[in-house]
Amino acid sequence: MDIMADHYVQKYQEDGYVVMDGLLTPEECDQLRCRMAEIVDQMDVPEHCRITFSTNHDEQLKTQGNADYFLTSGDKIRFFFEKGVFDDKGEFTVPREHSLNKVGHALHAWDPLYKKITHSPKVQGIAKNLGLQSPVILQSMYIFKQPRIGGEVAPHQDATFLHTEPLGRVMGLWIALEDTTVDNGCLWFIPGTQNSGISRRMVRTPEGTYPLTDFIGREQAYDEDKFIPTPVKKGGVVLIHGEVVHRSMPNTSDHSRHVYTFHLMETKDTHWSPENWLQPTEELPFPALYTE
Ligand SMILES: O=C(O)CCC(=O)C(=O)O
Repeated sequence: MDIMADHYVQKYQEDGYVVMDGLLTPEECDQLRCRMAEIVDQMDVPEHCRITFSTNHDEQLKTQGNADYFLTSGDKIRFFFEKGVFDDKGEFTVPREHSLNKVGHALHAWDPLYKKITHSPKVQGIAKNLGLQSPVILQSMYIFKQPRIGGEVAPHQDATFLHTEPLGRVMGLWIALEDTTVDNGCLWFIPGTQNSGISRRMVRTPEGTYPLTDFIGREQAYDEDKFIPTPVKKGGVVLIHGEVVHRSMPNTSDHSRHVYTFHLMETKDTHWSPENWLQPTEELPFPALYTE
């Protein structure tokens, strides 16, 4: 199934991202949202795992327990929370369905509905149009961007966290499950930055050392004026090149901004860094996209 006309391929290659409407129907979006509501309803998160998700490294990996919960989440469905949603006894201060920042990182493997959408003919068609020969799915996330409290995601390149040699082998698909707008925290991009390499890499530190991860290099200071807001209609998808600089702002509206996102990697002639936080495991080797 083909939703990707040639001009989208060209735009993706030029800018490092492209928006395409209508990857999912409104009904498919609602089904994914309902399924997530069930997952959240059943979530049972031990107190020591009630961690805040932040793109600020020091904050995110504040304790060894937090760092471990994150670093071992690649082959599981785990829960990451917004700031200030627990009291000092670890009890929720907001309704639990409004507490989450994201769920990750293996919805694509363990939940049948997410798996079906991830491997759908439309998604496979996009990868084929971009010439991917043997793509695998690295990770998946459901991002909530809660009304009023959904925080910013700082400017970054995905290859900082998902590093390959050569670069240019990773792409994110970011699917809007409801309309994303400037007010509710849509993505912003600096077009063309996918061609300038990466400024920092997150690496695992040697076994037995703490902290468990560190950065090589620093995020650059980007010119605020160069970021372009990128609203997307419900069911639309943004393709995100692994090196393009992007961010999202806090949700200042009364509406949520739910998205389902996952990352693909072309495996042909690609070396996946063993220093990446995310590693294939015995339970979950990175699954091939062109199956199911
Ligand atoms: O959904 C967001 O707010 C940010 C997502 C993002 O930047 C990413 O997945 O790389």
